[in-house]
Amino acid sequence: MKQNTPPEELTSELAIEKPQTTAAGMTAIVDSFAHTLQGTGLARGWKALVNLNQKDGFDCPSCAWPDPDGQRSPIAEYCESGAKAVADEVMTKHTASPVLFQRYSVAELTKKSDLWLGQQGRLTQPLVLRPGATHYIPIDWHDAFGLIADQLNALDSPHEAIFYTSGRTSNEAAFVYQLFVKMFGTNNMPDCSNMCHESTTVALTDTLGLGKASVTYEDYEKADVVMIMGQNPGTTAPRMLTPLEEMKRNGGKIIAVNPIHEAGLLNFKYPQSPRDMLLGGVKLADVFLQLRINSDLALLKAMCKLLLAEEEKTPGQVLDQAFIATYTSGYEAFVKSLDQFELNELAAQCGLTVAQIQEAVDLFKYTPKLVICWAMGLTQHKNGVVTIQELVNLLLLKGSFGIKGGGTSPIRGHSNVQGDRTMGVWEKVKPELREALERVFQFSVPEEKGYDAVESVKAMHDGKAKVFFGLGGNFAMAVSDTDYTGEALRQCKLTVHVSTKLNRSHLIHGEAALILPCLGRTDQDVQASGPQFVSCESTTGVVAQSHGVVEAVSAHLKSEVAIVCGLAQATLGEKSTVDWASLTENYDRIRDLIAQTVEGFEDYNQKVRQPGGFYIPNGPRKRDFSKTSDGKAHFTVNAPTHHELQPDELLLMSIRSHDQFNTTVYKNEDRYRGVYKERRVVFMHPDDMAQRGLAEKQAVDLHSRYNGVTRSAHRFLVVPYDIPRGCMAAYYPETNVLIPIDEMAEKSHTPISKSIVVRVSPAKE
Ligand SMILES: Nc1nc2c(c(=O)[nH]1)N[C@H]1C(S)=C(S)[C@@H](COP(=O)(O)OP(=O)(O)OC[C@H]3O[C@@H](n4cnc5c(=O)[nH]c(N)nc54)[C@H](O)[C@@H]3O)O[C@H]1N2
Ligand SMILES: Nc1nc2c(c(=O)[nH]1)N[C@H]1C(S)=C(S)[C@@H](COP(=O)(O)OP(=O)(O)OC[C@H]3O[C@@H](n4cnc5c(=O)[nH]c(N)nc54)[C@H](O)[C@@H]3O)O[C@H]1N2
Ligand SMILES: [Mo]
Repeated sequence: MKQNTPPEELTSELAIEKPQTTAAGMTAIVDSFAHTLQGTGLARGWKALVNLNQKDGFDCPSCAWPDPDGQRSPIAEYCESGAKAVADEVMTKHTASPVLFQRYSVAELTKKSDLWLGQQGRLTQPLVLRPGATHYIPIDWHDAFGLIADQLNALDSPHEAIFYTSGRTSNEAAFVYQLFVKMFGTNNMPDCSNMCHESTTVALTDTLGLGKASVTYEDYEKADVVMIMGQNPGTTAPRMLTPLEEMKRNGGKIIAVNPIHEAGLLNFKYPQSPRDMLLGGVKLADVFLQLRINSDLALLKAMCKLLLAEEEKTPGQVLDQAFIATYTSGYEAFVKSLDQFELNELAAQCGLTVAQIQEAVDLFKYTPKLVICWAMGLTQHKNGVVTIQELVNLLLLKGSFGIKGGGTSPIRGHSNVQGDRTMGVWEKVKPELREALERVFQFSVPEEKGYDAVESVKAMHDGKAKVFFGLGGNFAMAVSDTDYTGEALRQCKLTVHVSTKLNRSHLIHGEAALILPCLGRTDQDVQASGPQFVSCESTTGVVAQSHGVVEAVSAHLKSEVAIVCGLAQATLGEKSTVDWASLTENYDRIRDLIAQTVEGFEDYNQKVRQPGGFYIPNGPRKRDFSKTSDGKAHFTVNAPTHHELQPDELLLMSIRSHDQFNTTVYKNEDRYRGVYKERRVVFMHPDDMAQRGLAEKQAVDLHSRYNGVTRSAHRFLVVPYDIPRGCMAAYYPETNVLIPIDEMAEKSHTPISKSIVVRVSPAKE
């Protein structure tokens, strides 16, 4: 029995239908209501739904898509994915109480699927797994904090501890967390961002001086062209389709760049609009570039070349020469470097024709109102950073910054992943934050760079780190190289997870382990001074309040703030200058500290109380690039990489189904892609199947081979699909076992989750 990976069992019920071509619509509404109300008491589910993303409600835990700046839907600003995430959190039917852990040993729980683990419902009490024990048993909070503090204080160096964060953590909790960890003496703060948009942060910080989107919500509606690259909005940010629909009705155009025809890129019916339900909604993509996996850099380069050719034909009409001259550096070198590349070759690398790329370029050649959106399809490759730099080159040629309807739009994943970084959750420390923390709290912030996610795994594996603490998330399943990561976690003296729900990381434990159950985004949070709210930052940099609305499932739950402050008090004791207990009593006190230390958060308590929140400062949005090395926006010279595959090799992208949130599986289904009742599937081109003699629904094993080591994931059923030849797709996290821990993006260290070289063989029984 494998200890570190999910069971490789099939349901034997796979049904395949034609993939859908329209996102949302009536099915989405019915599905989301059914899903929400199934698990919840009717009243709890309804209460949660109507408060979702309202100005006095709570921030949706599903994704980081911003709320409209102005009017919001009077009933609910939510989508199917949001409704499912809420249902997953508020459901009361089942609870993962101590009875569950009495009934099942850790070894028995390990044999259950991730779907089953999640279905056990909310955790209700702190639990401990003592060294050598077979079962988790209850422990009280005081003893739990004491146990962790003793282990932390017994380490030879604070750098032997790792403090992970997943992106649902609020600004308030993130701030106290990073303060505690820095006071404890380390910068070992990996976060889910390391596996997600880190390539974006690195690329945008170097070229524009800020690692965030330059657009506002309004820019999507005002754009003439939106290009959506490597993102599946119908599933992962469905509310994004609302402004896109508006933009299309205003005459705007959409270019979709994706190896597969995702439903949410093709057509959209706004589920809350009677007009759409009657008239059938709106066609989204005007040009669909179905390129090969990881050929986006070649595509962007071809687009830049075509733009330069257009500028020659109609000088002054295509490029914004005034913008380029005033605000950028590196233009000449960039233009010269394009000569090395042949248009035909670039197009061939993508599996496209020059004419197809020209068709896309024709849409934006005469307008700067171009927004480029992207997500994991660009970031999770070895060349993730340079691909994003190339996208910046394109926007710089057009001068698409500081104008209405143009700019960079990375679509962040977790609902507060961006805010956590703003609050200082990072393995590095910004000089401004260091200076402010040292001034206000009178201590020395550690100098040494900490471990990111991949480095953390290696440090644990090598015995250099011995305590793992996770504030949310499911680290063991989220990070690459599942077996290696499992071995790493098992070497620890102590593993601790602050969680809402049971997950596999609780089962892949150190010598001792703790599960600390916390309040979720939907839960009311009442402290000594009364009900509290927290705040979150959306992908466009709006910081707004979030109030939980439903009563917690158990009186034993603590807020993330209370847990971090309790642990800080127990660990640092008299050594710390901070009154942690008073911060838990009233979160306004935390926001006052944030206001004193984090740039852009002056008068935080007052600004966050404005309905709809506030935008934090953003240089690129105002054509202010003063934070780059020379104060200008940078053109960069980037070379496309080509995957030299052997005849039996294919490139695999690991993607999300429509019924999962990251490592949480809601159902074994992927409605938009026509897959039902099974997740262990692999999407293949029919010719690639024929070449290997594979039949529909045949069970296959996947093997990757890097540096002489073969890794295998077993039992996936083949689904014939419209995907470029040589490319394949399967779901994450089941495929993480195939990704070596060292295979990651240059500069950002993001695992190569979207370009894994694999071979396929018929499954061994
Ligand atoms: N319902 C739901 N919502 C979510 C999440 C969830 O799991 N479920 N997760 C949240 C998180 S943390 C994140 S980061 C986001 C992720 O949001 P996405 O990035 O949209 O999610 P993925 O499923 O990883 O999809 C990547 C898309 O990129 C495409 N792609 C893969 N490789 C390439 C490539 O080389 N080039 C191009 N052009 N396209 C490529 C895939 O076909 C797919 O459409 O969603 C957030 N929202
Ligand atoms: N192969 C492959 N690997 C990937 C990816 C991929 O596309 N392909 N995507 C990567 C990406 S983009 C990301 S962001 C990571 C995700 O990595 P993580 O953020 O670590 O994983 P999640 O699945 O989002 O974490 C789910 C767990 O978080 C806990 N949780 C939920 N809500 C809360 C809360 O409010 N507070 C607390 N304390 N806990 C909570 C629950 O216990 C739940 O089980 O995975 C990465 N890994
Ligand atoms: Mo993410």
